[in-house]
This record gives sequence, C-alpha cells and structure tokens, in this order.
Amino acid sequence: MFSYPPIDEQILDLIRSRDEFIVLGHISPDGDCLSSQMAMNSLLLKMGKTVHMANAGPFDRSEISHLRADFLSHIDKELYDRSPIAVVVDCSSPERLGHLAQEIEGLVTIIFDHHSSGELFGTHRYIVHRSVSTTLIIMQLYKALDVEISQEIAEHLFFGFATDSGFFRFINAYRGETLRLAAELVDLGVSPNTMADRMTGGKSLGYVKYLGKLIDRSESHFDGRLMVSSSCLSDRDAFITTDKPSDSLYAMLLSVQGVEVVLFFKELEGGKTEVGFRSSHQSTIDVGALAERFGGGGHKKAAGATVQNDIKVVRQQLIDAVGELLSE
Ligand SMILES: [Mn+2]
Repeated sequence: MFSYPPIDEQILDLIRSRDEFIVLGHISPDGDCLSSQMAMNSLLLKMGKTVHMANAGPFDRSEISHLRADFLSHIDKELYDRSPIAVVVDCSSPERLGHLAQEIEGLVTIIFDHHSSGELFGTHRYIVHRSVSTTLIIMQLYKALDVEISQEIAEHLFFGFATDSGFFRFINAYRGETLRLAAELVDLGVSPNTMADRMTGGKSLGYVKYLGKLIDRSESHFDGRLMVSSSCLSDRDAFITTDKPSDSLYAMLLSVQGVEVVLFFKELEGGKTEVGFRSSHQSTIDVGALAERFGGGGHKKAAGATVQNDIKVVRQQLIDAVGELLSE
C-alpha cells in the first residue's frame, strides 16, 4: 500500500522561518497547476507570510482567464532583491517555467511535484511521483504544518486531483489512500458534483464544433496503435474558442480499440508546434520520456512539448519515433 513520505524538516523550517514567497507553476497551466499554486498561496497567507503568485501563462482558456490578474508575469528586481523563497509547484524542469526560470535563478527554490521527467532542479524538493496530483502533495504540507484546510482550499485541492485523475478514472488498484484523501476533502464541504460541472461545463458551441472537427481529422497509424490529430492556425478563425479541446479529444481517441498512443499537434505562431502526448492504460510506452526527447516533459501516460519547428516536420518525426517504440 502506498503512503506519502514525510516532508523534509529542512523544507518545513524554511517555510516556517522565512517571510516572503513567490509561488510559481508551469507554462500553459492546467487545473492541477493553478489549484496547487492557489492552495500554496493560501497556506502561506494563513501562516502570515507575504506571497506572490507568478505564472508565464497563457491564461487563454475560458475556465482560467479570470485568474490572470492574480498572477505576476514577471519577477521585478525589487522583489528579487528581497530574496524571497521561490516555491515551484507541478513542474520539475526549469524550461517548463518559461521566462520565469531565469527570473528566479539564484533564489532558494523548493519544488513540490509529481512529474516523472525533467532534470532535478531547485535547492529543495518534495517530489512524489506516485501522487495522482500535485494538490494532494500540497495537502500533505497542510497536514505537516498543521494549517487548517477551509472549504475553499479543499475545493482547490480536490479540483487539481479531479483534473489529474480524469475524475477518478486514472486511479489504479491499491491506491485507497487517494480516495481517502478525496473523502477528507468531501467532508470539508467539497461537492464532487459541482467540481465535475466546473471541470467539464461552461464550454462554447464553437468549442464543441472544434472538437468535432479534430475528431473528424484524426488518423490511425500502425494498425490503429497510434491515433493522431492536428489543429492548424486557420482553425482559430474557423472556430471561435480559446479552449483546449485536448482532454476530451484524448478521451475519445484513447477509446478506440487497440490504441496505445495518441498524439495531438497544434500549429502555433512563429513556426512552433505544440504537441500533446497520451498513452493508454495498457501500453508500456512512456510518453513522458518521449516528450523529453523533444524538449518537453510530463508523466508516463500524459506529456507535452513545444517544438520550434513546422507542424509537418514535427508530426512526421513523432510518428516515426512512436513507430520505433511500437516495434521494440
Ligand atoms: Mn499535475
């Protein structure tokens, strides 16, 4: 049975003894990242600290666009010179911080994360690969520091868990502790029903049509073991949505019989391509390691990368790479 390891006393002492903190998360923040940042922010505020949240964004998606104002997009010199502690959540490699990585260089940096790829960075780390979400890692910090979890904080913790567990779908056998933590949060006033609506609701019709188009465009390779779909720049004008179709798209393409890997390519401005990676529950392919080869990162089953190259080139390179992995 799994249980969370204790948090290093050194980390707890740093948090107890220092006064000013910057809480950072990865670029293109997802539900777990933002919820972790907000839960960490609340924890430090409750301890009477001065806290700033920073994220390089973008905050385009409708469900997070209202949060933009709460996050700094740069660390100015005045703040840096006060030597705050940088707390990085849901992110184990400096590249995933975007331009903020340079801006915190030299600060004492504590990492709280569950990602399996990326080099070790930060001066202190509490990394639990087997944690379903980073928010459940932050929950351990609340317990270790004996800080009360309000209903609002419980909602942040649950929301990150809900996003990263695909609303309980990605949890394996013998992981009862994860459900017990979720149950604790529900007993603190979280409604899973409301959380599910928050996760999947509020989309525009343009979003649903965009998703339909991407499903329509999907192709199968290697006897259906790889499914691929892509989005081009002109989709932006054709479909009025800033939402990422990825999660629903992955769920649809992963439901195809025999599929092991799903790749989603999105053409970006400036000749860049964003790639989303997923592998099926049954597959042995580690898409986190694959994404790392392309300058990205993530988990065994879910990862991402942004590549400075044309979508056609990146697409072919990755189809070839997956082909090799499938023939191993
Ligand atoms: Mn996460």
